[in-house]
Amino acid sequence: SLFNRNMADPRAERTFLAVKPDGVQRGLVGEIISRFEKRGYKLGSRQIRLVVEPVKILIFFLQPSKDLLHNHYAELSSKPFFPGLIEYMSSGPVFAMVWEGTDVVSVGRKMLGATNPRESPIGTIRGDFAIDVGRNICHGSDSVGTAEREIALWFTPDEVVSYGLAQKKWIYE
Ligand code: IDP
Repeated sequence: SLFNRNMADPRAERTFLAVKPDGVQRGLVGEIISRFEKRGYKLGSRQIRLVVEPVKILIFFLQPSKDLLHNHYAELSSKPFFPGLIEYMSSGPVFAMVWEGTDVVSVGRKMLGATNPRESPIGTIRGDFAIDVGRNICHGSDSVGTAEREIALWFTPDEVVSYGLAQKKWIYE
């Protein structure tokens, strides 16, 4: 395993989340990270592909290649919207993340909301910040198996960090 799981909790999971190019352009990276932080989930990824001088902030940006996106969305390759989806997702940098915690795959999907933002409840990320299905600002893995596949696709093992969350005992019983 790339990650030290909490073996005491069988529901401890990892998920792959990404702020899509429209979410990045619209300044929603902080908002989306903040919601997962405040919920109590743990950010488990770093990427040092770009270092902004002079402050040397380590950021998680990458401009995904079309190959990466074809692989990531392989299951949708026969859909009529697939070419547009690849154009959209490769139109700018994506903010890619790994988040860890109990049931984070299913809870994370609920926090993102429905694929179509107009059908997504108020209070969800898409329900609060997006309108069109082809501009729905964020991605989250749809199952534990998909999450592991996507993490391995978007990150190398050394880009996924392992550390203990100091506030863990205040979040989990
Ligand atoms: P998900 O992102 O909520 O898991 P998927 O069905 O896996 O939804 O679709 C992947 C992405 O493809 C969606 O997030 C959305 O950006 C895009 N997409 C899905 N359905 C449509 C559509 O009907 N028109 C345009 N884009 C779509």
